[in-house]
Amino acid sequence: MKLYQARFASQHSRVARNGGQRKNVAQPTRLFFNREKGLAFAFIMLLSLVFFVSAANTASAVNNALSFDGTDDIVDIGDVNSLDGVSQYTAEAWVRFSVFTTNETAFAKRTSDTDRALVLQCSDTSGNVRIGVSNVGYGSTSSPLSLAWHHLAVVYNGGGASNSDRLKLYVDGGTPRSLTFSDTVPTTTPASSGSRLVIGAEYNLTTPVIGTTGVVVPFGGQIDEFRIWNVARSATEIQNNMYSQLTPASEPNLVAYYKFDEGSGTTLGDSKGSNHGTLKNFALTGTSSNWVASGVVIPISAPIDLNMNKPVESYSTDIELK
Ligand SMILES: [Ca+2]
Ligand SMILES: [Ca+2]
Ligand SMILES: [Ca+2]
Repeated sequence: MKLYQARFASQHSRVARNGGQRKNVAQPTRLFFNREKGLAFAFIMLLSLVFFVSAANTASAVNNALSFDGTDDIVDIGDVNSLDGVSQYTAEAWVRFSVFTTNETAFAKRTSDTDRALVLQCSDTSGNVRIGVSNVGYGSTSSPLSLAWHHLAVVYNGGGASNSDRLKLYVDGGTPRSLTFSDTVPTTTPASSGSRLVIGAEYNLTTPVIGTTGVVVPFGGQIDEFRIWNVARSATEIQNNMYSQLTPASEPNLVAYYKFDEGSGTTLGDSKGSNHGTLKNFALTGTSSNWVASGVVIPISAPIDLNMNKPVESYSTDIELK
């Protein structure tokens, strides 16, 4: 299912709440226009149909994200062993910072600096970020993010020859960002860690969060579509899947997959395995510190066509102007 940048997020939300069922609309099989009179009408019809097709195909869509308050909101996933003592992983998510605070952490697995398997956090207040393994393998950007949605992918391959081979950060696909490394990236992640994978903070205890205990450098903003893989994904794989929701059963190297589509409650479900997350310290009311309509992506499974006599799935471009 392809996902599109979502300026239709609010539309989708309204449709979803109203049931949003697909409708077959009985209309002439082709639309004819006088060119002088019809262009404006055609444009309006196209916009309407875009909405129609969007609505029809988001009936079953799952399109929420989580808003973190920047104070203490986290998702506590627990000890994901697939990140411990390994030489490869990929961690990716859609992330929208609402503020850049030094050390502010989108996600991490650690209890202390020495057992860190994974981190993605701000390295300054300007939008530069750093990623790292253990306490010596930090790589920092010198090209800042903006306060907008970005797809961020951390790719670790300890078998790489150089730091830049071992640890890569992709921002919105494309080529890896140039990183400045603090030291040598380890060949494996720390082996014996009981550390907890946390979304929305770097975490400094092995026990589950009670209140705000253990929450450090919390994240303010929104996150969606968080995925952990047990391999170093390629640039092409990242690019080809960043706008798509995945079918977990078809992805053997996918370890954990969080769609953030629950929309209520305190559980963030793992669509691949059993590493379900628990929301801690969220207000769960209002437009922040809560589930929100995702501003990232909108699933649309069908191409768009103006032949409205066909079922939505079979639409193809079919506009004729006279
Ligand atoms: Ca989502
Ligand atoms: Ca472990
Ligand atoms: Ca809170």
